[in-house]
Amino acid sequence: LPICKKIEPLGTNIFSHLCPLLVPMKNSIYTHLQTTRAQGKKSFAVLVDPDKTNLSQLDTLLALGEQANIDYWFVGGSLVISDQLDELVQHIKKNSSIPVILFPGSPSQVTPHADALLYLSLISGRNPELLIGQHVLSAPFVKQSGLEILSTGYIVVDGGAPTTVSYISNASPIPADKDDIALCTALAGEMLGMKLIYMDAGSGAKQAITPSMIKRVSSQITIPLIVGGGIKTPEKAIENCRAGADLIVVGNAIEKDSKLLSEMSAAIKRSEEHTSELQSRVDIS
Ligand code: 1GP
Repeated sequence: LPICKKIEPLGTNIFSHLCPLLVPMKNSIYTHLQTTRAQGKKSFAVLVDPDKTNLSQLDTLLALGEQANIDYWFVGGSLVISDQLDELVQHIKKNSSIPVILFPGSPSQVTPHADALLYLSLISGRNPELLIGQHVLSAPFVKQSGLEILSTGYIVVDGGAPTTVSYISNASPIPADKDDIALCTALAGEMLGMKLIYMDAGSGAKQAITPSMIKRVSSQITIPLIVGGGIKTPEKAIENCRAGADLIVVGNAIEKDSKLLSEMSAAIKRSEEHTSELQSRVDIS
């Protein structure tokens, strides 16, 4: 595994290299996500796939992200072939003030240069490697990285076409109309102690997750809900926010048309007006 290179030198006792007291636990991104959820505010993350981005395209994207004041850069993908992840993350950190959260498809996509890591457990699947196996192998490096660790219950939902995540994970997605399965999975994730739930229809999904499923899950969990996969229009982003998503992730649609970045960002902020209107109606009644 590539990860083994990164934790060298291990010596004979790996624990002597972990020095947990020297690695401060960060919590700022999670605190922010919890606070914004409590306030009914919505966040927007743009997914940067290292395989599809070269550094010159990246500069344009970074400028658009700064202008639109997006909340996070997500970096990763189910299958990252190129070896430019470290360089790409360092470039983003140097040229953008927006926090970088790793969204890794495998332990080899962990770099200490980011701000936080979605420590994903694929709880919708039954592949033990993606539930816990790869976490065990990468734990020493993850611990040493100094990244803010965001344990995330990752739920893949059928988006109408086989996606890279469903193929690579060798796990069936939850059928798009089975809201109750998604709900029970999310509840189990929360009760197991996960800090976030990420419902993903997969990158480039034909259909995004339905508002009905988002609403069912969001209304019953108390931790922040991330929703992504196949969101192609600002209207869809608004619909998902109003259904209860706290953080919307968009990758493909912005890769195809970078103008969408500012439109999506504005739409997601606009959706808050509706949410706070509903909130004040609930407060009054
Ligand atoms: C995929 O949720 C992300 O894991 C984003 O999906 O690329 O379809 O926007 P898209």
